[in-house]
Amino acid sequence: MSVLQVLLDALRGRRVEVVDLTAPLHGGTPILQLPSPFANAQAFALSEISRYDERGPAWYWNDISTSEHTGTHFDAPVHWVTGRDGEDVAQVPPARLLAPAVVLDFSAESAADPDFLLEVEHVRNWEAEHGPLPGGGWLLYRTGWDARSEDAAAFLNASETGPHTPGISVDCARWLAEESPVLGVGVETVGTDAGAAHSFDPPFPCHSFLLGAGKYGLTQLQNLALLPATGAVVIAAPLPIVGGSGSPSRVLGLVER
Ligand code: 23J
Ligand code: MN
Repeated sequence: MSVLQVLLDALRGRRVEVVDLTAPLHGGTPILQLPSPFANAQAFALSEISRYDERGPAWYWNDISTSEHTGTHFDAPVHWVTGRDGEDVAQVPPARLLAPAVVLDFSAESAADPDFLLEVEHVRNWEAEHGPLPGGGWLLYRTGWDARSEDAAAFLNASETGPHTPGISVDCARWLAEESPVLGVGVETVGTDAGAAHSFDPPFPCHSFLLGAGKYGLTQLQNLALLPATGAVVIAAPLPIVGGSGSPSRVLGLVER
C-alpha cells in the first residue's frame, strides 16, 4: 500500500491523531509590547466587506488586518538583522514545513519562576533520557504559558520591571542555533525569547542566533501537553507572504496513538 494511503487510513481510524497547536486568532489575541521608542505590531482585526446584505446579498466576507507576528506565527530568518540575507517567509522550502518534533516540558519550572530560562544542561539531561534532538526537526518548549493565552495581561505578564515570561538563555540559544541539529524552536509565549531578553547580551538571543543561522521560530503554540516527548510530526503553515518576515500560521501536530 502507498505510504500516503497508510497515513490516510491511520487518520481515519484515529491511529494518527491531529492536534491543533494553533491559538484562536481574534482581536484579543495577545501581541508583543515593545517599549518606547520601538514600534509595535497591530492586533488582529476583521473588517466586514459584506454579510448577506446590500453589499453582497449571498455572501459574507471580511478584510483582515494583522501583523506578520500576531498570534501563533512563524519567524523567518530575514526577521532579524543577523538573518537579513536569509530566507523570507515565502522562500522557506515547503518540505521543511513538515518535520519531526520533540517536546521539552518545563511547565513546573516556569510556574515556579516566570523568568525561567532553558539552559544547555537542561537539553542535555533531556537527551540523556529521550535521545538526541531531531535533525531538521523542531524543539518545542513547553512552559504551560498556553493556559494564559486568552488573557493578554497574564500572558504578557508585565510589571514595572518589564515582561516576565520564560525563555532560553544566551548560551542555550547559541548552542541550539550553531551546534544542535534542530530546524527551529517553537514556544507557547508571545515570542521565542524570554520576556526579559531585551536586557540580555546580545538582546533577544533566540531571534539573533537561530534566525542568524537560517533556522526558524514558532510562537504562541498551544496544546503541547497533548504531544509525546518524542515521535510527533509538526505541520507549520505560514502564508507565503512575498518578502515577509513571518506569518500567522496554522500549526498541527500528528501523533501516533
Ligand atoms: C520584534 C522585536 C522583538 C521581538 C519580536 C519581534 C518577536 O518576538 C517576534 O514575534 O518575532 S522579541
Ligand atoms: Mn515573531
